Amino acid sequence: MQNALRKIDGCVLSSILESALRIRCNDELIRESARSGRLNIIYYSPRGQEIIPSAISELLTDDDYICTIYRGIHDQIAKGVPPKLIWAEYAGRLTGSCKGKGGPMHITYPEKGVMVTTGIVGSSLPIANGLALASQLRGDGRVTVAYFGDGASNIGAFHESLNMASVWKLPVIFVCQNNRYAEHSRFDEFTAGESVARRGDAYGMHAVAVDGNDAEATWHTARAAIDRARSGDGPTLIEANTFRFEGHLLGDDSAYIPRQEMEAAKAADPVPRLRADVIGRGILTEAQVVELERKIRREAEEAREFALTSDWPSLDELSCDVLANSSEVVQ
Ligand SMILES: Cc1ncc(C[n+]2csc(CCOP(=O)(O)OP(=O)(O)O)c2C)c(N)n1
Repeated sequence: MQNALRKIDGCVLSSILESALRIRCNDELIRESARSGRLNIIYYSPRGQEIIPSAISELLTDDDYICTIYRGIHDQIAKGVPPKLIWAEYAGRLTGSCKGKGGPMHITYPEKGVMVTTGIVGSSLPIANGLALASQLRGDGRVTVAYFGDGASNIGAFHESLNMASVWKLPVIFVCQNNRYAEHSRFDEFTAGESVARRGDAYGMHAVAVDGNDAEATWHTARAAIDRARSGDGPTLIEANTFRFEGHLLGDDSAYIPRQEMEAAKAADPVPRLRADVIGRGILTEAQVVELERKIRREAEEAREFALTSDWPSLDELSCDVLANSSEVVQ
């Protein structure tokens, strides 16, 4: 892509940075809180993957939908879920986004289009197809983004979903966050072929691989996909290449990742890279970014305090909001 075409507005870039800093800060405070015993949870850190949803969400409205997975706090924060509702949900409190009934693996917040967070690998794709089909039938112009990992690209639901979305030209964007490992397994040891993106060819779908740690490239790629979906031209598969800096889940020491590979990935940490870029281009000053980081840290600490001092749900809550009343279901 030529340089002139690669330019994006400074406000957009600083907004992507703010989102990435917010994700990184909350993630670090969650890990710290879990290690110190203040928060007792299973947690899947997205550290290293911050740029992907931060860039994509810049192009989505609150009405657009996302479906994501257990490693999804970055997707949820980028889409606008207030961190205090996520913290409270993690802590199992009544003030959480699902009144404490979902827990860390099930953050849902329709107000910002976060429709499902699922622990079943690959299941974000067919659910996204359902939402996209509803948008197509209603003609409401919404797009749906399905986030999933590289491991999910070998699940049957991935192939069925790509096929159906392509045949029906659904307004859906499949975003594989390829962080190179599925639990303890290396991508090239469990995946035939070198790329997830090329699998889109088999389904006659627009498909592209992008450096998911490059904010501008990811934004441009997402913009083309979202424009295509909104104008009725159907789905896109995006393979956003990245790396996760933490273990599969909290407590996993990543011993299966060669040290050099991890060190190289951390040396190319996308968040300080974007931070330096934003300052280097004169979009924000160092002092403004430091102030932003302080504000984000304060917000995250307040979110933790809010969560840990909130009430627990009562037993009555267990059966509340679980099933829709059929007479209230919109036909
Ligand atoms: C259908 C299904 N099979 C297996 C599992 C167990 N499992 C949990 S996480 C995981 C790895 C998934 O890796 P990937 O899709 O690359 O996502 P990442 O964790 O790297 O973000 C597996 C196999 C599961 N939750 N669901």
